[in-house]
Amino acid sequence: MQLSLHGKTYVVMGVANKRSIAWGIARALHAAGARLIFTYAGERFENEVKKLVATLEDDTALVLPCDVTKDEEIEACFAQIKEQVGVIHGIAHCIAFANKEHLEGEYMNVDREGFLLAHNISAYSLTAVAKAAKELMTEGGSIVTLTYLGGERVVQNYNVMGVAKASLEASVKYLANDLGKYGIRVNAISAGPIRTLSAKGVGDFNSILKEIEERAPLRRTTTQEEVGDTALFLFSDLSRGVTGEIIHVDSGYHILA
Ligand code: NDP
Ligand code: N5H
Repeated sequence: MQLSLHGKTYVVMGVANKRSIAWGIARALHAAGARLIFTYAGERFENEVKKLVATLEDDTALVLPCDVTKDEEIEACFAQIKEQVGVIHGIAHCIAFANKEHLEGEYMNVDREGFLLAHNISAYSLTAVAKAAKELMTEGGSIVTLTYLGGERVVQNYNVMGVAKASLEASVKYLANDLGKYGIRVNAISAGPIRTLSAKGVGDFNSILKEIEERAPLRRTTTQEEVGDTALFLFSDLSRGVTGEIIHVDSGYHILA
């Protein structure tokens, strides 16, 4: 069994810049010969994404807008993919958002609006996208999303995002059960802390990374490449028996008390 993805097409959602985990996944898929479609949320990062995609030197790559808070944008995005590509074989969902003021202090301080916003973008979007993508995965498929340990345990400051990741992880299991009969698998990668744009502004990210270097079984922090390679496994037939799973790519940190 090979890891070649020649002849397969994947939608990568959530590249903001070259540090994005989504970009690590895209590079792994590209190296395996896959065709890629990229989606971005707002015009804010449109040029950045287009510039990065140009470095792949693949003129079959598409770049489309898809703000996951808008049903009509999800619909239009997948309609365009259907028209231009037809069949797809997988989705990398690398999307999350919460208001900055709800990512510090006590979880309890979140308000209704902030709670719903975090859940809308970070959890519900997986279900919305899976529904839209199902129609295009006529040859079976694999959906991969990204989560963090703070969805399983209380991690300081992760707060409403932890509650949203718990919902995302439960969604992975319910979607895996719904979509298994169509040959579509749904899994999550629980990544260790990686310095990305989302992680920017997080107070004391350095000390979080230092703790991983000192205590994690592998004594090093997680890289985009490590997450990309596990995603490649989940997108390939090597993982054909795996669905509804949360795989930790975190140097083993999650096993510690
Ligand atoms: P990035 O900041 O690079 O990526 C976050 C992405 O979320 C951006 O591309 C952003 O798109 C997208 N996004 C936000 N709102 C929307 C929306 N309404 N519609 C569509 N896309 C949206 O950070 P990461 O690579 O770190 O994050 C990717 C995933 O990895 C997230 O789910 C995160 O929770 C998870 N993760 C990250 C870890 C880390 O340490 N970095 C650890 C564990 C999990 P745009 O730029 O176009 O606004
Ligand atoms: C325990 C921690 C540290 C504290 C919590 C961090 C949570 C981060 C996740 C969310 C996605 C960050 C976020 O929404 C930031 C926004 O409020 C502001 N940033 C932006 O708008 C930028 C420009 C855009 C690109 O970001 C997004 N998301 O659209 C967790 C860390 C140790 C690990 C970590 C960083 C986890 C994670 O889920 O990302």
